[in-house]
Amino acid sequence: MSLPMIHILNGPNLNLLGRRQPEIYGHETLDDVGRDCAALARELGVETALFQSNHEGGIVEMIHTARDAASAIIINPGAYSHTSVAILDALNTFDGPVLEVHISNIHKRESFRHHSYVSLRADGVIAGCGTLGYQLALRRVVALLAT
Ligand code: DHK
Repeated sequence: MSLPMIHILNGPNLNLLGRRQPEIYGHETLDDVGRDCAALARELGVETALFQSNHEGGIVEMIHTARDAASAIIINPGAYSHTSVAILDALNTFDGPVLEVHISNIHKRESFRHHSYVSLRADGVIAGCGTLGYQLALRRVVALLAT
């Protein structure tokens, strides 16, 4: 029997994780995040696949793919969190759990980062826990899938 698949979607500039403003986003790369989540997924009895796009439409299409391919979504939409009704609309077409992750504490930063459209759909939001936030989100979606 195949294991539940969880897609971890990442928005603009997160391809530069580890090299981009490390004082805010830390030193781990997106590959490190993918590896850490895959290792935790094995322990939890699920599978993960990690994707990244610098384009709003690319993220919308990743969500459309997840509709058929994933049981849950973990998403860090980057700056599109604060602007994108299109990403919110796409997430509203997805039936499973959605966890929103921000590496930094967006509420401690500029006021334009305080609002997230994605939070209107997210079943949970993790902010300010660094890249560990992806693993916390993974534990939460696995718990939600079990209920
Ligand atoms: C990542 C970004 O790229 C920013 O645009 C968001 C988010 C915050 C993060 O903390 O992971 O404002």
